[in-house]
Amino acid sequence: MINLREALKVYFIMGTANCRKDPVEVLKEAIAGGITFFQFREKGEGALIGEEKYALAKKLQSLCKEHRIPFIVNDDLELAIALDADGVHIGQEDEPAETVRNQIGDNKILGVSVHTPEEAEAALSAGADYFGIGPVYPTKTKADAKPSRGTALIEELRSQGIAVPIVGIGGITSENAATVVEAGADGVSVITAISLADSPHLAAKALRKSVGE
Ligand code: 3NM
Repeated sequence: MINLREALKVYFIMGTANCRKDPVEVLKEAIAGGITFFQFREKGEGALIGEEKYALAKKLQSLCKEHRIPFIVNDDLELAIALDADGVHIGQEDEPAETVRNQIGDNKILGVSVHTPEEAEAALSAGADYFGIGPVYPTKTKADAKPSRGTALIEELRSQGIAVPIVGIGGITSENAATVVEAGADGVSVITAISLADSPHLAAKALRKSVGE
């Protein structure tokens, strides 16, 4: 079993809609730069569906496997099971965490996006392995993102003694990543800071450095 806390340091999330070039190329570069975790999130305008979605997921998964990077699927439980992915990430609007946990079993990673202490508590009892907390900073990447709240919830959960691995999300770059970790997160998850960077390789490397690697 992997050390989740360590693995979550630089968590790259991406799908076709987040890339200007071939997502396979973007992931290759991000891996070369040192990402530690990956989530396939095929959402938004022009998102692939059906066989095309499956084929891209398979390619990205095999890249991750080659480099021993956990491969997580956003929301799509069926796809995660078909691919035997390392885990699933869900938001509050998706299937309930308990249902997902029951379907993927205890050996897979379950990540849940939480925005309040109540959601955090519910996710924990449903068997979440880690939380995504955001948006820490304003983001344009998720159309229905809530207002940004900085690191307040991360600090609150830590002050309550909640030790579950946490990643911050939303508007995070190599310039502000250290603040998120200092607030108590184990790592940062980013989309555009890597996917739209001129060099995803250098962007990943800078993030890795800023979270203390
Ligand atoms: N979830 P970027 S914010 C996918 O607050 C996602 O739960 C969020 O993209 C949340 O790194 C977000 O480009 C978008 O800001 C993150």
